Amino acid sequence: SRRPIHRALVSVFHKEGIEVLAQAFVQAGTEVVSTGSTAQKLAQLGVQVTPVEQVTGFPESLDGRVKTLDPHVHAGILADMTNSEHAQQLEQLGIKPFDLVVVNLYPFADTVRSGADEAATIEKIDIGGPSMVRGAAKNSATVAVITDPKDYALVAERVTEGTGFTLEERRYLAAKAFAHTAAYDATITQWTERQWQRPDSFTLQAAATTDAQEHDDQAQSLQFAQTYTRTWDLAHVLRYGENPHQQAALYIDPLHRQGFAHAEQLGGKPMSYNNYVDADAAWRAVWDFAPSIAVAVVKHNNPCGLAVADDVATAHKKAHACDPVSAYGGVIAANTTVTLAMAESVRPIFTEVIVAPDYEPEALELLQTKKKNLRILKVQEPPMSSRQIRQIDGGLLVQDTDLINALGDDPSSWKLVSGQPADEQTMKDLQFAWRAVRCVKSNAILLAHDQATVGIGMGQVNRVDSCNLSVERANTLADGLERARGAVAASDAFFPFADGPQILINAGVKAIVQPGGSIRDEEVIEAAQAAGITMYVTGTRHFFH
Ligand code: 93A
Repeated sequence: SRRPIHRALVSVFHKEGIEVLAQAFVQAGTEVVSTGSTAQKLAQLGVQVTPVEQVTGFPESLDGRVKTLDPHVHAGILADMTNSEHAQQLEQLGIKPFDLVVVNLYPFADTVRSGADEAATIEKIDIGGPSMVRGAAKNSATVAVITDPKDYALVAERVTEGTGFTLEERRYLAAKAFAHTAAYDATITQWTERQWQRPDSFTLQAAATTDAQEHDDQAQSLQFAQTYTRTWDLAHVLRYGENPHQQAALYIDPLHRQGFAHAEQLGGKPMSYNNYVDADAAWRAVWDFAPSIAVAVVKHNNPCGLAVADDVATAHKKAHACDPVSAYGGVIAANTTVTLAMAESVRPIFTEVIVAPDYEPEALELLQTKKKNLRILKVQEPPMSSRQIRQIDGGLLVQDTDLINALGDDPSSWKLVSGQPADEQTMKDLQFAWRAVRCVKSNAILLAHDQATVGIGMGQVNRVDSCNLSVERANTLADGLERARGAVAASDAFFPFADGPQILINAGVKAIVQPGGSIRDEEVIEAAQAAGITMYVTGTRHFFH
């Protein structure tokens, strides 16, 4: 099944590594057909090249858009030489078959990343290259296709030896080539979807829609196509995954090198899988409070402290004070420049990662020199993913990212269902608690005082346990201070029974904000009224699983 390589077609954008191929072609006396600058380069390296124009009888034209798109080329690629009729036809047409196709596509993603304008970007959509690659891959029965410069050395060996590739090898190369062109096209799709919006003429008119159409329209607006065809570049292999026996890697957006995954690391050990998960959660949490200055301390994807203050050092102190026990080995995020004062208060605390938009030079120096293991991340832009993807067995779940932008997130829409309207300070704390509870894993009960969390109950399978946990944390982690008393509480979803709020009431919580909507709302509200505490319902919930 081996097919010696007598005739090759070479068209590569990046010429790196081509020397080894050229040398092999010279040595084996391979006939080489090539395009413009590839032909020039090969000729310089001593290869006897036939310019592709000589094969097509047609000049390279339209700014290079038409070089190899010609039946003289494609018949030579697509003729299955194990099929005698193909061989015969080719001979009648006076066309010689290719045994090898080597292509390196126009660098589309690099061009987008370089900030090139639309016209220049479009020019870097390779058409002839993928056509040759796909043709050769389809015809793996007789042609070997190379798209990865890492494979040049192996090709060179097979050319010089005069053996060529086996069918099995050609099929492997074909599969690799199809994956390559698929990813290439997906990257183009990703760009067009950001660049060109769906025109109104393609939007279904609401009045005329059937249920099915509406559903279809919704699916389109979620841009499932983008989700499914999205390509990612391997950034680096991680030491391991969630546990040491799990392999793991970080993949990044090929077109836009922005966002948390592209964080600049200014110090410390390499980021681990868990570091990425936790720091991303912390990063998202603090931006829920912008433009206020906020700091979050996160462990295992849950906050163990969150606070807002007029300066970042105070915000950190308040966040840390919520649960100093759990903060050990945590991740810290700030949504503003880390000051020397904050760096000094972080210094004595064992911390895995710190992430912020920037660092004062003295703050950075202190962290770099005094905390050698601390991973210091700089991310300049706020989180921007508007969509979340989660894998399930055999499929993917896609949803909009939960932001504090729902109708019921605006306190002016909250409904007072018990007690006196909150005074200004209490209202500020209720708003803070409502924002903060968004990033706590369900079931979430969050106690806050003075723009800081003081007790967080998270990740329980019933709301009563979360209530108990929040109170226990508030009252045991602060040297005998009963921090639940006089605090406000937020619940990420409605209370199904009055038992949960009763725990909060008994602990002395003065006001509660919750979505409402339980069939036992009345009982819940009655409990609040009986205790004379303030309760608001938002009509919006913030589950986070
Ligand atoms: O503009 S194209 O889509 N039209 C073509 O017919 C064509 N043929 C090869 N681009 C085309 N190519 C690409 O040109 C190859 O994929 C390769 O990236 C590049 C090599 O051109 P040169 O040898 O002139 O540098």
